[in-house]
Amino acid sequence: MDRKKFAQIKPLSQNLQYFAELDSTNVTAKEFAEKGAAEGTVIQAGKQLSGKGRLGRVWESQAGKGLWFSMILRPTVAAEYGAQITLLTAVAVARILQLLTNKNFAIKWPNDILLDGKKICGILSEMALDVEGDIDYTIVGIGININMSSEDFGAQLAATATSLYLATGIEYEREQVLRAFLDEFGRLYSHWQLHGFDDIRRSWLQYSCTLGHKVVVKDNDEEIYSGVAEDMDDYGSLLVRNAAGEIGSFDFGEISIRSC
Ligand code: BT5
Repeated sequence: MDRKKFAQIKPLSQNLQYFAELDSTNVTAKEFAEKGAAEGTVIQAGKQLSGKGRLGRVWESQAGKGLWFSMILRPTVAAEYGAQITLLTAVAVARILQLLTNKNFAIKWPNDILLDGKKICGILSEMALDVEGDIDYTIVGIGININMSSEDFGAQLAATATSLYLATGIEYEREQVLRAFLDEFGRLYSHWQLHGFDDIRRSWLQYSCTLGHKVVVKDNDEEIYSGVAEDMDDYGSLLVRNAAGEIGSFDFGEISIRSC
């Protein structure tokens, strides 16, 4: 154990700031981070007017039914490991949802949490580097569907999305889920900074519904590679073997999977 490193890593404090309505908690968290907000600041909104997914997509975030929040993190790891934060966040979400509901959740690389093949949570991580190329801050935005009924989702999302309520028939307190998540995330985040990615990777692999499946890798909606997802490497990149037997490594973009 590196004692100096151990001394530098403090438990993640939880400074929660709640807003009834925001455009996007990621955007507000970014503004806070730029003004120097401390690591552990959490921006939560009751409702988002323009909740963001990746690549400019929309995240439906209606009032009162879901958990929409963003954490400001200032990790001490090198920027090349920064993408691992999304994977460790996915593990923390899957663990606490499993604990609360006793259902089996799956992670689809890199950022979707699924229940019975439907999306219950999405994660949007955005990293800002300083002039030296180190991580200045990372915003991790998380949306978890808590108490939506099928009507709340509307025709399009009803086919692809689910909520804790739909899965269990139980209405959950959003704050209870948030507190459970922040506690679990804090533990994993300290572990990651002290001991690296190994344990998180192992845990991620247990939840993965991606490995062993045929995947199509897309960059900005354009297909760039296809094959079978074989493994995740030590950086968190997905390794995909194509028909010619070559391995491609992907730490960006999006994968689409036929069965998950
Ligand atoms: C994501 O994008 O899954 C990342 C979503 C992150 C949302 C959080 S909420 C708090 C924070 N503040 C923000 O502004 N964002 C973050 P992506 O993989 O691109 O998936 C987007 C797609 O998911 C959409 O195109 C829809 O198909 C679907 N979708 C939208 N809203 C959904 C919902 N509430 N539940 C399930 N699926 C949804």
